[in-house]
Amino acid sequence: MKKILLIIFSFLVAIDAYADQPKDWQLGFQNPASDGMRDIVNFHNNLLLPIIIAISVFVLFLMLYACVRFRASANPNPSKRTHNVTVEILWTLIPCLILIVMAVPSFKILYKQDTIPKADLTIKAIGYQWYWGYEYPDENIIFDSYMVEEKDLRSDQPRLLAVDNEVVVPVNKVVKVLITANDVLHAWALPSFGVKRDAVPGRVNETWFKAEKEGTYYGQCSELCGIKHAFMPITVKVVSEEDYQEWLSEARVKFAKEEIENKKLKLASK
Ligand SMILES: [Cu+2]
Repeated sequence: MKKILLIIFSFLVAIDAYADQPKDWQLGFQNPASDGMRDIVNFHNNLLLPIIIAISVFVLFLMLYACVRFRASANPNPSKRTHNVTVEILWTLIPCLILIVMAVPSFKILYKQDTIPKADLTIKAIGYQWYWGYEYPDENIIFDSYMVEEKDLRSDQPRLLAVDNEVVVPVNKVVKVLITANDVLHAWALPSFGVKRDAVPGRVNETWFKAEKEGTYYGQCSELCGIKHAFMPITVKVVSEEDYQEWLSEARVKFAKEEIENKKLKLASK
């Protein structure tokens, strides 16, 4: 028994550590890993869902009641009434009030997401047909990020979501993301961080997130961009500050931007 419990427990812990990616038979959102996503999930679960369920139940009740109460056998002489001012005012006002009740917290969340706090680091995501390119402008790092083909997947990599070069960011730091595209519209989306922004050629959009848990997070291009739209996933690895510094020192060499520019300069001067 203990063993079974242990297996179940370790399974649950493992899932938690792998936060986050879509799961089979999943209902609802992925686990939030940022304040912004927690707001969205709370708004949806604690306000929108109860209102939606209450409306559905109420309408269903009205329909059943009308079917039974006013059926032909029980109500042989139907009323000829066509207007009822009180009812008409009520069924206009109540939906308005419901919309206002939903709009206020909704706008609060939108504005909170819109104001970018002072960023600890900035990354730039560039959408290409069909992969993502990334830059760390302050570190002179540039690299491309391609999906790992199914035949090359490691056992810990999810199909259609894992990439060869992940974006690495430190935990509990404000990450500003500049988003643009090189050819057509794409969208950079990471459900666990509550982040989704269009990548538009010739224009830079920005967003931000602050990841609260270490782990690997998966997202996908969310703007229909062509034949391989489904095959340009986004992987962000959230690591401790030390691990991030270590990755940076390797990446500065491996993905150095200046090298490329220098080569070009040399070619140009020849
Ligand atoms: Cu795309």
